[in-house]
Amino acid sequence: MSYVQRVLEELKAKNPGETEFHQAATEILLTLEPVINAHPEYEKAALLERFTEPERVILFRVPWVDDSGKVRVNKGYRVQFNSAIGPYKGGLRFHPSVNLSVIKFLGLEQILKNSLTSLPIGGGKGGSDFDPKGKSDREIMAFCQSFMTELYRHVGADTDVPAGDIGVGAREVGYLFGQYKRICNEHVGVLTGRGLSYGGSLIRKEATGYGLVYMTAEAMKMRGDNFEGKTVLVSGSGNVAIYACEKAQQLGAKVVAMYDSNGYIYDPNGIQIEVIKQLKEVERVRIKEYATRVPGSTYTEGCKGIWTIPCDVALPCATQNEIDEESAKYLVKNGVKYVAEGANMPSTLEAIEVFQKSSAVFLPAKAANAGGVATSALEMAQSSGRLFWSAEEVDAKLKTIMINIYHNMDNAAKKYGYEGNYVMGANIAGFEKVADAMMAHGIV
Ligand code: NDP
Ligand code: 2IT
Repeated sequence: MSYVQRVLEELKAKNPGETEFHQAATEILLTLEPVINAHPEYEKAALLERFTEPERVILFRVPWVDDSGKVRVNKGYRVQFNSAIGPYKGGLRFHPSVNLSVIKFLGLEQILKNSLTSLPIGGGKGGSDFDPKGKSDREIMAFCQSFMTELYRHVGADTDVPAGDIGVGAREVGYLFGQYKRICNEHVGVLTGRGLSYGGSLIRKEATGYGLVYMTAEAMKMRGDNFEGKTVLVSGSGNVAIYACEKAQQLGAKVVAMYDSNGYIYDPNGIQIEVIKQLKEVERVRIKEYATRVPGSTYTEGCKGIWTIPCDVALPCATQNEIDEESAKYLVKNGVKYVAEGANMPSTLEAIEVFQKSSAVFLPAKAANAGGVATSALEMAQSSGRLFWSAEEVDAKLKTIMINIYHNMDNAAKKYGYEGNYVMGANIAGFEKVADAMMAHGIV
């Protein structure tokens, strides 16, 4: 058994039942064989054993009072996975499906993603099984204040810098920041995705979706292709999905479908993104409302059917494992040319195999959605420097970062003889820098 396979087997045995963590670790570790074989010193230093074991896992109780006066208790998590190349950095997810396995898979992905940005940020992730859906603003505030009342002692502008993820957007970051500032008496860059009036960065809100499209556009450009006239599917209708849709349409594509966790809308005339913003960012209602407001569009209950709609480009931007083998086969059968992952781990291992055996270009999450955390690092830089960059400046830096990530992963794949395999390219390019830093630090 190879070193990589042994570490993977031990990881599964030592972390029983953590299926999402096993899935992410399998995808990553198996692609690292060529690098590991080229560096026998890594095994002596137990580098992979250390790389896959979080530096610190924080689990805590989050008590809060709902609007009826009832005391509620949720679980809080922060996994400080790897700080070899910078302070822990990564989002907070509030969703009922959150558990330790989900946070660890996200944290492991985040280490390599953050390395790919070329900026000095380590990997971390956190969140809660709290469900923000249907909660009043006061309940959201009460929860966020309680969450930060424990988290504050573990984070800091040079230690660990959380941000948003599913269920955590500008409103939640505002409440979390307010409570941190109140407890610590410090107005510092301890969170990113902050509002513009208190240290946030222009373009951070748009960054993940825009970055996803910038990288896809670069992959197209290298093939003499572009977004003009392309039919696009975008899953989800949250932060990442909205700005992926907006940028794809700005580049001349037609996005014909989007969903939320209840069902999908199909609009053959092209999604009116301003309507989606109104429904999701302002009114916080279900996507089915779109069909009642936009003539010619339809709503279908259930999500999976979206992948049976013929398209040139698929941009999964909702959640993990939203594309299974069957859905991947539909996409390929219908002639999809590009699949770029806006969400984290949206494709199952079987689905990835289907895409990689097809002629479609597959851009994996940790590269394709890195624009969000990269712009978070730009927000950190502005906070530290007490600066405020224009939207044009931030957008230009974001675009350059995404283009560079594309070529770095393309080159890494070529270097080891796997041209066009961007899963290998992204994992290897991200890992090389982290491994180098960990070796330099000795056994820690
Ligand atoms: P949001 O909470 O803004 O939006 C999430 C969207 O996905 C909603 O439309 C939601 O529907 C849908 N969704 C969530 N869970 C499910 C599910 N089980 N089945 C179907 N649909 C679901 O989150 P973001 O847009 O921020 O995040 C989306 C993805 O992108 C996540 O995987 C996240 O980790 C990843 N990501 C986010 C970044 C960021 O900067 N925000 C950066 C990089 C990656 P509903 O409202 O009905 O729940
Ligand atoms: O998955 C991700 O990269 C994010 N949710 C963004 C993290 C961040 O720190 O901006």
